[in-house]
Formats: sequence, structure tokens, C-alpha cells
Amino acid sequence: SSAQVNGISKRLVVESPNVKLEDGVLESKFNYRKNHFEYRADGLHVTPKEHEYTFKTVLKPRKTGLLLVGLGGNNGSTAVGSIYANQYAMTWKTKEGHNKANYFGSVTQTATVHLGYDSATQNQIFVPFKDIVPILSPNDLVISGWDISNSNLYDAMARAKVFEPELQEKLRPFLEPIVPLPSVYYPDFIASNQGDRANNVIPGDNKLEHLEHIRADIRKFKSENDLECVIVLWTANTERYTDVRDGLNSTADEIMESIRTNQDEVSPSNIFAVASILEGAHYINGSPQNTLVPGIIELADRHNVFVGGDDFKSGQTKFKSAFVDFLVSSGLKPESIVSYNHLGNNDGKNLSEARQFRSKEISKSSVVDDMVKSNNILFPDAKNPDHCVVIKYVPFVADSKRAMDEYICSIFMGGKQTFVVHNTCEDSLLASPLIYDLAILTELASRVTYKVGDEFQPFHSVLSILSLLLKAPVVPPGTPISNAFMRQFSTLTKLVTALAGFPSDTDMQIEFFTK
Ligand code: NAI
Ligand code: DG6
Repeated sequence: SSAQVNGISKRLVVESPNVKLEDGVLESKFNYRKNHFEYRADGLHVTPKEHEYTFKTVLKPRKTGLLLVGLGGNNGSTAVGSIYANQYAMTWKTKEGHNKANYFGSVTQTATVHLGYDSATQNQIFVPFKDIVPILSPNDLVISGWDISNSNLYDAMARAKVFEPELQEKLRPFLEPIVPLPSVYYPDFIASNQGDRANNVIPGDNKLEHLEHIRADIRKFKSENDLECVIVLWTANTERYTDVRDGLNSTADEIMESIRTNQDEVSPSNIFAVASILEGAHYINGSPQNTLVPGIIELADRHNVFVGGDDFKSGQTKFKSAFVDFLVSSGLKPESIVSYNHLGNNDGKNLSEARQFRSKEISKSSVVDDMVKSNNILFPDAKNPDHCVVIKYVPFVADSKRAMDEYICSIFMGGKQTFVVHNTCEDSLLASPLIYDLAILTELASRVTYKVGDEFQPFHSVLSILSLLLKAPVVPPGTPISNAFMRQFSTLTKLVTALAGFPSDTDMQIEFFTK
């Protein structure tokens, strides 16, 4: 693939006997060093081990459609508008000067990866993430979707108050003609204050008919746009949790039967997830509710479809997942983390009711668990710090969310260190790049198979490589959850370099400190 190295465009050519390119498929052998550990009576035994993996990656990205549930929301309208703004290289004036469209905040589009050191100059080599193996650009995505509100996307964008007026007018001819498809609305799952928005609803109360309706929408979108890959992504309102229990949704057959028998506890997002899976479309949950119940995961596995979730990790939580890792890695002990938020968009309004807030509180609170478990000197009893999450609805600030965090750590010799962080930002400008990344990485994963033994197989249906972008990653059963941002980033970048056929440098910088 091609790369930008120190501002010069260069092709990235992998010279390795472990790589083979045939008929557009890159086959790479990867030596995975994963040591074997075992606790025995006399201590922890470690045996160095290597495992040979072979990856096959179809190099050409597939023509991909992204269906957003909640298309007319702040995230939906911002995500669609930004793609047009980038496709047409739009510029607009603000009181600070001219702005131009970009994809800042999208890891796949703007992050770079440290590959090593230039052998001649010892300069560090960073290449764009997007140049290591071929991936889609957001500009390539065909987008459509559903909303319970019938506002066209120009009106939705104006309602969102995210873009500057000049940009809104430039986007008008592109967004005004887009009207979301009618959606599934069961009022018990989102806040009661959303009722007056629901004017674009699939009629009736038969859940099986709703499922068939959504399946037909997906099929039509796929055939009309001649798509090879479809991804359905929930960026609609946060729902309350559903019950998870035997007989309801703990197996694939149960969830299908619960839809057939119109059970109250089947949520709109359950309907979307099942419809996607049955249509062979991958399903991602950008909100915190527990859509991905065991029965839906089993169904995804049965149909070889990816599912991913939960809840975009966009601002306060993203920072927390890097900062707490830094504190604990420094040997400091976080004792109290208090995270206030106030926001005035429709997300804030929906979260002002207890059951929807509870879904968000759970996803925002789980993010430090792995870091606490990582250090039994600081946390000998594995007890988490006091961790409190508050969200308040303040209409005046609209989408410009305020997140205020106080971290108190125990430090050396009984001292205390307090950090106060104030983060102000349009929430949808943080979330939209994650929407693209989730879709782009899912599409990439759909082109990869691997083998450790004899048979090539796809990745697990629960796509844990999306964890970097999600607050409460859903992972395959038995997989440890990783929340620490840089660890997640490194997992992902090591995977793409492995696909490209060269293992990441060990990067000890040993050559610089040895004689
Ligand atoms: P929003 O309220 O502006 O948009 C949600 C849209 O979903 C609305 O247009 C609503 O009419 C629609 N909707 C509700 N139920 C629906 C259904 N059953 N089918 C189709 N459409 C439906 O909210 P926003 O700000 O766009 O956020 C969307 C979701 O993403 C929320 O759950 C939020 O908590 C989550 N999220 C947002 C982040 C951000 O930074 N903006 C970060 C993390 C998560
Ligand atoms: C209040 O926090 C509203 C939420 O929807 C968040 O804005 C959203 O989940 C982003 O959360 P975070 O913690 O990643 O900034």
C-alpha cells in the first residue's frame, strides 16, 4: 500500500518470505509470541511460546452501506453531513477564520502508527493507519437509515445545532432530500419525553411484522445500491435495559420465539439486531443498552455475522480510559473519580429519565475495572475507587456538552493529588468519527480469515477489535475486557501490521541505549 513518510508519499513494500499476494488476497504468516503462564505452589511459571498464525486479507474493500438507526439524530445528521462536507471539500467562515472539512478524531483516517526507525537516519517512522492495509474512506460509504422522527436531514441538522450556519446552507441541497425510513417505536424503552418526536413509526404492534419490515428495508437498500457489505449501527436514543432470562432471550431460538409471540421485553434495538443478522448485515450498538443479549450473540454466530458494542467511547470516558491507565502505570492510586456531565441535546433529554440514565451510568462506570485489576500493590483487594457519574439536562448548552471530572489519588507518603478536568465539546463531533471507524473496521474484519491449525476461519462473531471505540466492550465469552486506551490502540495497530505481513517492532529502543 502507499504511505506518507515524513511528508513524502511512498509505497509501503513488505519484503518478507512470510507474505504472499495472489488474486488480490494477501496471505501473511505471523509469529504470535504469547507466553504460557501457570501458578504453581512455588510461584508463577512462565514459558516463552510462539504460535504461528496465517492471515488472509482480501485487499479490495467491499462496496459498503451503513444503515443508521437514529439517522435524524444529532450523531446521524452530523455523520451524514460531514461526509458530504468532506466529499466536496467544503469550507465555511467562522469568526475565527475559514474552516475546512476534515476527519479529525477518526483513528482510521487521521491516526498514525509508529512502525520503527529509518535505518539510515534513525528518524522515527510513522505511517497513517489507513495506509497499512487498504480500508474504506468514510467518503466511500453509502448511508441511509431509520428514525422515529420524520424530519429531513437538513431540518435535523439545524435542530442539532452542531454545524455553523454557512456549512448548514452548503449542505442543504444534499441533506434536504434525505428523509429517514419509518422505524420501530416501543415507548416503554426510551424516555417518555421522546413521545412528541415519534411521527415516523411503522404501524401496528406485531413484533414479527416489524422484524420483517426492517429486514425488507435492509434487502432493498442492499440491492438498490448494489452493496457487497451492509452494516447496521444503532445511534438512536439510549434504551432502558431489557430483562435477560431463560425462556426470553438466552438462546437464539428463544429470542426468535419471543419475537414471534410478541413479548414485551423485546426492544426496538433487539428487532434491529435480529433483522440485521438474518439479512447477513453486521450490527453495532453505539448506545449503552444491553441489546446484545446471549440469544442475539448466538444468532450472530449461527449466521456468521459480526456484532459489536456497547456505547461510543467519545469524550469523558475516552479520556478516563487513557488517564486512569496513566495514573495506575505511574504507581499512583486513584481513590475517587467523580464525573459530572451537563448537556442540552435530545440525548441529554432522553437520559434525564432514570431507566435510560441507568443504562448510561453502567457503561460509563465500567471503564476503570481492568486498570484496577492490573495492580494488586495499589489495589490489593481489587476494590474499585469511588466512582460517581452524574448527567444533567441543561437545554441551553445544546450539543455542546460539558464534562467535568475530579480525580483524587493517594500518592507518596500519604499525600493526595487532585486533578480537575473540564471538557467542552459538541458531542456529535466526537461521536461521528467513531461511527465511521466502527463501520470501516467492521468491513475490514469481514475481509480477513486466519488459521492457527488447518482451517481458515473468520474472526469471532463478537468483534472485540472494536473495543477501542466503545465504552463497555462486548467481547466473546471468556475474553478479558480491555479498557485502557493505548493498550486497545496497540492491539488494533498490531493486528493491521500483522495482516500486512510484518510484526510490529518490539520497540525497546535497545539500539539507542546499548554501546
Ligand atoms: P439524538 O437524540 O440526537 O438522536 C437519536 C435519534 O434516534 C433521534 O433522532 C430519535 O428520534 C431517534 N430514535 C429514537 N428511537 C428510535 C428508534 N427506535 N428507531 C429509530 N430512531 C429512533 O442523540 P445523539 O446525540 O445522536 O446520540 C445517539 C445515541 O448515541 C444516544 O444513545 C447516545 O447516548 C449515544 N452516544 C452518543 C455519544 C456522543 O458523543 N454524541 C457518545 C456515546 C454514545
Ligand atoms: C452525557 O454524558 C451524555 C452521554 O450520551 C455522553 O455524552 C456520551 O455517552 C459520551 O460519553 P463520554 O463519556 O464518552 O464523553
